[in-house]
Amino acid sequence: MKRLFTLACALAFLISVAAAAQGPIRVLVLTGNVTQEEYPVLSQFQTIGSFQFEWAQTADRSLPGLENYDILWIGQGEICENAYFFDAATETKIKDFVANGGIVISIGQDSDDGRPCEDGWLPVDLIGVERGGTEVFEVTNAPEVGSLFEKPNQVNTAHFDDAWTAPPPEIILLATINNGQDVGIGLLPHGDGYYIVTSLENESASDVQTNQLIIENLLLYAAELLASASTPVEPLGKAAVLWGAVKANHR
Ligand SMILES: [Ca+2]
Ligand SMILES: [Ca+2]
Ligand SMILES: [Ca+2]
Repeated sequence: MKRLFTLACALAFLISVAAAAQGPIRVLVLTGNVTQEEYPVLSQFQTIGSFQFEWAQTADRSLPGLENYDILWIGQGEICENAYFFDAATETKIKDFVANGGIVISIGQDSDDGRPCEDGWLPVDLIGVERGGTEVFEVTNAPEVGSLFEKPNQVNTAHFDDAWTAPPPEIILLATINNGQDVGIGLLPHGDGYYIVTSLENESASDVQTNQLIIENLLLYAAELLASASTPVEPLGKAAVLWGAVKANHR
């Protein structure tokens, strides 16, 4: 146990060194078409743990310059709000961004009865579904959960609404909602990067306020994924499991 702790500390140190060496994590936020509430809160997070964040926003769904960023945050309703907004070029651009090592974090998208939000921006099938709001979620036992709900904040509640459902096995469920029916937060490895698909709703200022803790945790989680991807874990042997599990198991 003590040895494992030492190894974990060494690994955490390596990750922080990697973080410092990499410079700030550049995040592009696709927002502004449906709600104006997310960016002011997101862009306040300049430092989380040992990571610095550099923020930019666009309302242009063709995502100009996406390749210059580490994380793409797809804001509330930017994929679907009474309609589907991505064209084939944007879909390809997003999939390529992740395959090349980027991380996409998607916030809630509108589905309605008879009009599920579409999934062409993902490399797998996923179904959007109309749901009512809920603040209750259940954390799964997947090792990839890591400290997502504990670091830097203990997160016991978050606001979800329209959801993603019927996830394929490629999506690692980190939290479920609606009695296990739907994806609360899921992790999808793709190429060298990851999608973090959520059913969180950030429509109103009070939604974003409610979700502020999980938003900060998602950013730290994504930063650690980026850092672990660029940290050599082999010399640490079994400790690699702590942060390398996702990579090792899902290549
Ligand atoms: Ca609608
Ligand atoms: Ca809806
Ligand atoms: Ca709804």
